[in-house]
Amino acid sequence: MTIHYQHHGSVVVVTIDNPPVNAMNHAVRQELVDAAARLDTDPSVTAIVLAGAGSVFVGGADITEFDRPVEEPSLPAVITAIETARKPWVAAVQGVALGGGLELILGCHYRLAGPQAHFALPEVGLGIIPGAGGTQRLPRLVGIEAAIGVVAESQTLNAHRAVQLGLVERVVSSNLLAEAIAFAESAATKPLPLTAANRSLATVDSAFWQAAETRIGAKSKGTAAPLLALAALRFGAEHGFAQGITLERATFLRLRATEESAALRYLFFAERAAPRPADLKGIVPRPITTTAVIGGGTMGAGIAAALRNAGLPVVLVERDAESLARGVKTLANIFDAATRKGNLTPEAAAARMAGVVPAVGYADLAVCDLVIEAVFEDITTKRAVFAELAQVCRTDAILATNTSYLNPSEIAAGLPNPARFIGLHFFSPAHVMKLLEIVPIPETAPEVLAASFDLARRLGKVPVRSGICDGFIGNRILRRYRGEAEAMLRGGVSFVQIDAAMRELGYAMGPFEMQDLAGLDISYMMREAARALGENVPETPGDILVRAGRKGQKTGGGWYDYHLGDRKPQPSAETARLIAPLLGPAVEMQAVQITTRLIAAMAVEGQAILSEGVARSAADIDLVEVYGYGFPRRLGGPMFLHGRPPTKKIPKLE
Ligand code: 3H9
Repeated sequence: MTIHYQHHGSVVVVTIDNPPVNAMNHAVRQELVDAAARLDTDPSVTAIVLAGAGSVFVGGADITEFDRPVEEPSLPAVITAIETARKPWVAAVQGVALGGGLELILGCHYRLAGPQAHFALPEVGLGIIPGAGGTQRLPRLVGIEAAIGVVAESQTLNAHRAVQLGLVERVVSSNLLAEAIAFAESAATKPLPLTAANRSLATVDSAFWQAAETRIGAKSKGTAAPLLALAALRFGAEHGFAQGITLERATFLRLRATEESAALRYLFFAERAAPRPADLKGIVPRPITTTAVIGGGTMGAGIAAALRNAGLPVVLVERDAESLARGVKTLANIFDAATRKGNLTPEAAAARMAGVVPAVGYADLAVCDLVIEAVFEDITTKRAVFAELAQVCRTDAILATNTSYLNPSEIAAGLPNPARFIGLHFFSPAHVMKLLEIVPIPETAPEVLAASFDLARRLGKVPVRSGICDGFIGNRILRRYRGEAEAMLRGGVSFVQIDAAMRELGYAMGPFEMQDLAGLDISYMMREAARALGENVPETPGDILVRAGRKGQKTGGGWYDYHLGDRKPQPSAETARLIAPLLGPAVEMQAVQITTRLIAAMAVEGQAILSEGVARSAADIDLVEVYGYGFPRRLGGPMFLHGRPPTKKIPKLE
């Protein structure tokens, strides 16, 4: 049974009890429809209280059912059964009411909320729009403007805001259920109120809709759902509830069947699985309450900011006073920027800085539970750091390297207690980017690995475990991606066209623009180092550009030219002339051919990574691409896309 009944005199409390989040699956819907019919005709019952068991009221429709056809009774049928009941239904919302959970209470006659209650319609994040009246009933309760924020812009309402807007009758600070029962008893003595469906809606002019469309269109990153959610709202406002709800349902069902929604649902479950690897179940993470970062460069300061944002005290270590002052300034700049953007109050920014202990040398590290090394990417330098850390840190302190290419096992070689050693690969800027690659060495203790996953959760990062290989998961795929782009370029496809195709797909920039941003010189130096060791590394167009002084944006030119103070890439006649000798005759390629080929290359590398056991799952690889490398969310990831039937691989924007 997913529904419980409790009789309190003539009031029945109907509790949805479907752990973990009371999702409205088929069984819940069936039992609620039956309950609505039965309670309506039961003469001993005068009113109903609808509650959710546990800390979540209802987390929405059961998303796992979305891969199958809708099974009746549908959620709209449940809500209609409640809304048209002859006895009052009072929702008692103690926790979050999301998606179908919010739509369910919009069908009730009254709503009370506990102080922890929150209300949202996260459907557009799943590539769909609300499908059970959210776009039609909500505006009739809270007004069009507030409804647009919730329906199309993913805004959440807390309990007090919900009262202000008229969604909820009142907030009950203690004993919600008892209050709701008393409320229901009293409601039973009065005529039923006008239901949300029957309320009128103040009209707004077309300029208002136009402005909302422009704002939401600009934010929707090529996904179809936000604008379609707005369109459903508008249609219902202009044509009335009955027509509005028909359009809403049709749009919901259409979107539910799209590849875009399948991709976003896939990521939803991948994101939830990532922080909880099955092999760490039951392992108690080694506690982390004090931390240190070695190196105050861009990466070290970013990591320190991420730790401070999570409330962890940080010792920031540099080798001399001058470098330390620079590191502290970089860190302060991060919090200043957050303050300027309004994301942090000046007091909070000061408190973040107050939790930083700047230090020259390692004397202050004896107290730390976790030390993260973020120094220059050079094995000798890193090994020297860890040799010193091994002298001063506690034997149970976790020692982590933020290397992106070096082998963590080689960095840790010869260290005492290698069980406490691990790779934690942050992405720059580390206080912003959500990906954290966690790279254990064979000796890493399970509780150190568990502590790293726990740290990721506290930092609000998406953790992905990677085995050891050149570049780990992300940079290894990046190399393959760039290699394929370069192969196309050599084959005669214009790099400007390649960049444009990837941007059109949803990347913020194409592979050549990305190199200009990051600088062409680092990979040039790596190729030169390999050549110096006698490896056969053929000359690349990038080598020619670097030798000509074109290292990217920082030198005013790389693949593209850049005007002073402007990051907009401009076509470069000089680049064309320089690289011409390495290119084949010009070839025209359609954007879809370019993107298909590049994504296929990533997926082939991903498959190799998977079969070598470097990644635990295809979904982990996709999380790396989406959270670390800007792969468009709406496409799920290269592994997701590559596994789809050919006709479905690159969905068109609607
Ligand atoms: C919708 O409602 C459409 C409507 O318009 C109806 C149209 C007809 N379904 O996040 P957690 C699982 S669309 C199935 O770690 P928390 C989740 O996978 C829906 N499963 O917990 C995980 O499973 P596992 C709109 C779900 O406490 C477990 O529950 N609703 C669903 O950190 C715990 O999840 C949403 O988009 C679901 N709806 O956070 C809300 N939700 O243990 C999505 C969760 O096997 N949910 N699971 O890994 C959330 O935002 C969070 O889960 C919530 C709890 C805040 C509820």
